[in-house]
Amino acid sequence: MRRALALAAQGPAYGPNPRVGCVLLDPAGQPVAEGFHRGAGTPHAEAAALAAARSRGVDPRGTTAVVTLEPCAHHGRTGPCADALIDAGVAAVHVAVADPNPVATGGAAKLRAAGIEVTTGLLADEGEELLRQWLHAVRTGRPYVTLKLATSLDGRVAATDGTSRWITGPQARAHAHTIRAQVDAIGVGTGTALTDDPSLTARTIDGGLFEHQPLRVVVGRRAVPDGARLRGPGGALLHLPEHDLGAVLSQLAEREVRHLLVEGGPTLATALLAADAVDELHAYVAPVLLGAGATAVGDLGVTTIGDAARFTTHDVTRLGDDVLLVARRAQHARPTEATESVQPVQPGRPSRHPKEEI
Ligand code: AOF
Ligand code: ZN
Repeated sequence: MRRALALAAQGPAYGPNPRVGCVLLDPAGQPVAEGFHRGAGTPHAEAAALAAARSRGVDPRGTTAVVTLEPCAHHGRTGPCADALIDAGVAAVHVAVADPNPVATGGAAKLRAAGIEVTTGLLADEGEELLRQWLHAVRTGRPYVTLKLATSLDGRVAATDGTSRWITGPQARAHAHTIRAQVDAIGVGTGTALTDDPSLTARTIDGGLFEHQPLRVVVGRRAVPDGARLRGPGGALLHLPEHDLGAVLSQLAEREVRHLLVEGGPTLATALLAADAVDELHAYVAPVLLGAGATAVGDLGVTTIGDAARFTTHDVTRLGDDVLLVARRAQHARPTEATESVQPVQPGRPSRHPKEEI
């Protein structure tokens, strides 16, 4: 399963489909073929592993398939993997994570009904970690929201005269671009779109464009000017003249956006935090003190420490002179296989301002 997870991680982090890996073992437990999913419309990991076996002259009959996600049972962009495994005569299937996708689920039951031994939950935590954005989106019907903040040590994003270039250094900025290249969409509010005229493209260190460019989303009622950089080369532009964050997130989910990176400004960041809609924080913090000037986050309605918006540190990385803190909101209970459902998981912390306006 560790090998299957490593294979899965070779697939694209963005896109509507999950990253999945599959290893086929012979009856002696030796790997004979492997495969992973390369993105929507391409073969699923199981189909790729079966094809790899056959192309090497290996008959998959009697092998054990080790797959990071429960094999699908549906005819989607490709055929059902459960049927492909049954037809190939695979003897056993070991799965890390059950598939919560209502369209595709049911593969484990189908395999068992065909007399194949199926176990699930093998290295489930690692499987959940790899698929966290996709699983969150499929389980809740909302994209996984990562909020990026780039601030001084005292949480500011600009000096009082409005100057803001550059609080964080080149390594932090380059890192932020690699994250842009891994998400489905980047969001900003109209304030940032009008003030900063950002391009919101994912750029390499030499300024070129990464092959994958996320959808560029502008939230708010003011128009994006004709000459804006947002209309230049890069991902498609989607303007949502909308103040209801729930509606914004569901419209993005309908477009199969699984992972949304929000880059500002303070108004949108504050609204998302106040609505408890931020799943992960990427805080790039520079050892710079401004003492005055705009802060990254405004009033969250918190008047007492017990109500603070608290996150759990996942990772800390030094980037030149700056530090990147990756923190996540408290994990919600994970549905068990038996109770797996597509009902939205209720947030653990009740939203303070459910109808928060931007
Ligand atoms: C993948 N790759 O390796 C596996 C998937 O639209 P389709 O037909 O490609 O089906 C996508 C669904 O199939 C996906 O949401 C997931 O539930 C299931 N399994 N998908 O893209 C894979 N094993
Ligand atoms: Zn499949």
